[in-house]
Amino acid sequence: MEHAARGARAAGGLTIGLLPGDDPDDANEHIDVAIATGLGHARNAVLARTADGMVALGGGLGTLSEIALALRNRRPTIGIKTWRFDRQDRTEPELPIAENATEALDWLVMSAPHQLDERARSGFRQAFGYPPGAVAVAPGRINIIGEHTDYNEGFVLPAAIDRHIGVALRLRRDARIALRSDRYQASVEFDALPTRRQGNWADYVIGVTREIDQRYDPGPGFDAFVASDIPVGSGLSSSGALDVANAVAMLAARGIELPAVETARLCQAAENGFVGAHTGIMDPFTALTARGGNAILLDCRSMRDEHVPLPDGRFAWLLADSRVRHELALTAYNERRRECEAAATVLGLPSLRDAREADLPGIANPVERRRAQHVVTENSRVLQAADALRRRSPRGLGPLLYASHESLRLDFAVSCRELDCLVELAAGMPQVIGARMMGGGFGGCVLVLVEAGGIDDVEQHLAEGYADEFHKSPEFYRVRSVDGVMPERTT
Ligand code: GAF
Repeated sequence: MEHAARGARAAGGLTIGLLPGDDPDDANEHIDVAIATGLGHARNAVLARTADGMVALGGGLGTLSEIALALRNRRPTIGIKTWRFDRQDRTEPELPIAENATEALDWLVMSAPHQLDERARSGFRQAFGYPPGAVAVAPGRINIIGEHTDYNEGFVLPAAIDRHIGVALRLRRDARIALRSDRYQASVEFDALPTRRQGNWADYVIGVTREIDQRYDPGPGFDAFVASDIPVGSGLSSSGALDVANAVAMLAARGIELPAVETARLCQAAENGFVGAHTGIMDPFTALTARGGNAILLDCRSMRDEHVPLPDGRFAWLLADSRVRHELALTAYNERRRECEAAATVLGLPSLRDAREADLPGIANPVERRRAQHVVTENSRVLQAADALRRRSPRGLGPLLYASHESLRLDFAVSCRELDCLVELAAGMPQVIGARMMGGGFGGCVLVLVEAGGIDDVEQHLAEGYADEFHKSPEFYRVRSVDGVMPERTT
C-alpha cells in the first residue's frame, strides 16, 4: 500500500497526489472510482479506489473544491501531513461517487450549491429513470446571535453557510408520491398526500406540499429526490433547508410565484402545523434571502432585514458539533415557546419583544421570568452585535457571544454539559474571539469565532479537552457564508 498511498494516475495520464519531487512512476495506474470525503478534524481529502485499494490523492485543510482545484492544476500539496480515512475506514454514504478521478475532480471544483444541484438531479434520474421537472438548492445556516428570539418577534443575526440540501422533483399525472433521499436507504411512497404525520424526514416534504395545496388548488402527486450535505440534528437548520428547497422546487414545478417572505411563512406554517415544531421564521428566511459575505439582521416582527458585513478573512467560523442529539429536544423547544408566551400574557404584552428589563419583576412565575430575561437581554445583544459588524469590529462580538451562552445556559436552560464544556474550552484559547451554543439547543453545535491562523490549534484543543471529559470527539465544520436559495430551475 505504500506505493498506492503515494499517488495515483487518473484517466488521461493526470498524476495526482504526489508530493513535489516524488517519482511520478510511483503513481498507481489503475483508478476505478474517485470519491471525495470529509474527514475528522475538518480535514478533507479526495480519495480514489485503485486496484490496490483506497488511496488519498490529496487532502488537507482546504475545502474539497480547493483541494480538487489544486490537484487538477497539478499542485498536489495543500498542507498534507497525513493520509487519513474516516473513523471506520469508510467513506460517508452521502458522498458522491464519480466514474473516474478526472470527473471527480471536475465535479468537486464546482461550487457547493452546484454540487448539490447535480447530486439531486442525478439521484433523481437514477431513482426514477427520467429527468426532474424542477430543482432547488437551499443552504443551512449559522446564527451569530439571537437564539429563541424569532418566535418572540425579536431580532436575529444569521448567515447562510456552504452546506446545502437539493430537491429535484417532477409532478405526476396521478396522486402518487414517491420520495427518495441519499441520506436514508428506504424509499417512502404514498398513494396520495398523507393527512397524518409519519414521524420521519418525509414530514417536511409533505407539510410544505400541504401548505401549498391549502393556499392554491390541491396539486397532483410527485416524485422527489433529496440530496443533502447538512448534518441532521446539529442545529444547522437541515429541516429549514429541506422545507425551502422543497417549497421553491414545488412552486416552480406548479408555475406559482411567491415572494420570499411569503415562502418563508409557508415553510414555517408547515413546521408549526404538520410537523409539530413551533419554530420561528429565522431558518427559512435565511435560506431564502441570505447573501454571501453578510449576516442578516432580521426584525422578526416587521420582517425588515439589513445585510451586515461578516468579519473578513482574518477571522473564521468554526462549528464544533457535540454530537449530542436529545430525544426530547422538540418537546422542550415547544415548551420554551409556551413559557415565553405565558410571560408575555402576564405582562399584558403581545409578545416578549415589547418587554423591558424593568418589567420582569412583574412575572411571578420564576421559570417564566427567567425565560423572559433571556429574550429581553438577547434582543439587545443582537443589536449590539450587528453594530460591531457594521463598525468592522469583530472582536466586539466576543463578550456578546459568551453572554448569550450564559443566558441560554442559565435563564433559558437549553444548553447541556457537552456544549458548556466546548464553550469553556474555547474560551481558554487566545485565538478565540468568542463562542456559544447555537440553534435550538439540547445538543448540536457550538459556534466559535476564531482568528483564522489559529483554527488548527483551537480544534486540537477542543478535540482533546472534549475527549478527556466525554470519551468521544466532536465533529468540526469550517463554514463559509453563501447566498440563499439557488434560483429554482425548471428543466
Ligand atoms: C430552531 C428554530 F427553527 C428557529 O426558528 C429558532 O427558534 C432557533 O431554533 C432558536 O433560535 O432553529
